[in-house]
Amino acid sequence: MFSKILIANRGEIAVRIIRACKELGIRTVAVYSEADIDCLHVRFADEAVCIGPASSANSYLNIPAIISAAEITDVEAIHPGYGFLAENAHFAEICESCQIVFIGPAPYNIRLMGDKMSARETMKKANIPIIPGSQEAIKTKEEALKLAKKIKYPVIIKASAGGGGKGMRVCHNDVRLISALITAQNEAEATFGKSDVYLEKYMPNSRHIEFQIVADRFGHCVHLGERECSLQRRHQKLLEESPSVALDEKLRRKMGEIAVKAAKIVKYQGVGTIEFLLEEDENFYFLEMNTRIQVEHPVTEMVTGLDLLKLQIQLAAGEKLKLHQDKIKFSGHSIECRINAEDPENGFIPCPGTIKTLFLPGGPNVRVDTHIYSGYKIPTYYDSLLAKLIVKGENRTQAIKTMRRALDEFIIEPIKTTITFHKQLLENKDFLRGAINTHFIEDLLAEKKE
Ligand code: MV4
Repeated sequence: MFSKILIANRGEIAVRIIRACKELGIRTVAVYSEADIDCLHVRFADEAVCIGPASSANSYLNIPAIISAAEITDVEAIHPGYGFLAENAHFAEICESCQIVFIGPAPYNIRLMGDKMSARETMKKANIPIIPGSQEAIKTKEEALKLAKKIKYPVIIKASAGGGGKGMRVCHNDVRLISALITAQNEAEATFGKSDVYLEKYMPNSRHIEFQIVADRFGHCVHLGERECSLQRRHQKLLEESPSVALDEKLRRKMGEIAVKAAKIVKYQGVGTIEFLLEEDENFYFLEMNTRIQVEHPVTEMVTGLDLLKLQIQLAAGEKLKLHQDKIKFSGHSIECRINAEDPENGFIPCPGTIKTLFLPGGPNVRVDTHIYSGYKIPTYYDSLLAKLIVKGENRTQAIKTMRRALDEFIIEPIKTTITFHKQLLENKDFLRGAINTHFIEDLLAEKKE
């Protein structure tokens, strides 16, 4: 096992990683920007190194500064968390060349899955169902029109370098497709430095279901069930749960087996996520693979009783995976609400400021993953996630009751947060029935405007 690791991240995930390290007996090094000197990850780590000014580009994305910090403090590994450098194959390669373990999969896996077209091609070759669409980049409007005719409208244009919904465009007819193709290509070039886009049939009434997989370097791989992630606004998840009401034992086994097959095909190592679109008729398709620990990992921890961060670090250190698929027991139902410093009444605009009064909910079956405290000044430079409120119940109904009570206890004053939105969502009839899909939030917010 490692004796010391550096955490190349901030916020709640940096705190979460430090917690796992402490329990594993690993010493920790925090890195921080000039805006983050008063952050809890800096206080909780054994050592801390300032890596630059407030802006992410100059600090948490500053590869030379992070590598220097790792060399000065003599760490054996770097944990990238999520976001920032977590899915940067170039960074993983630099770590490797400096003989520092990157806690994540091989650079080759990050690159293969980061390119959404090559991910599609890989899965197709392995007979894993993919959404009907293009096998190669769409270059001209003629190519786009021909394919749209074949797969029929609506279609969706996606950037190959995108993922997570970035650079996606839904089109319902030829005219829209032609204009969207040009803008999508330009946008992809500007955002990712790569203009490649591809086309898929758009599936409007589907659910976004993702499977957690765990694999060691000896070819052993298991899945830890699914997370229902359909509730997103502008491709930012708001609430996640496990299990999904849409899966029965049989479908869970089938999708889980395919998720494991997908991971094995690319010789994946560590923790990862296979995203699927699940249609109402139980047909499902591979969407993307995420090669990082995800924000919503706690709901899987709550229903499996496992510590995914400890597992991830142990696997990166070369340990054998001791889990067996048949022995993994799922119990109860878990829900996570993302608490952001955003105003739901005002288009979810970020609301930074200083927290004057803070009370975190507690009691049975309640978990809060956060980095905030009374007096914490929310910086404007980073994403607005303040806390993840996670609950567990014997079943979905119980979990919802516990979540309502925990949301009522949560005090973050005077900051506007998504707590108010979640309270309303947890009273929504369709949500309570489990009747959700990827359009749920969009439709809900459109209704409110009327
Ligand atoms: C789709 C889709 C429907 N059809 N692709 C969004 C995140 C990224 N990982 C993939 N995403 C989607 N891809 C096809 N062919 C629906 C989504 C999607 C979504 C779309 C609009 C509004 C909310 C959404 C939430 C989850 C997934």
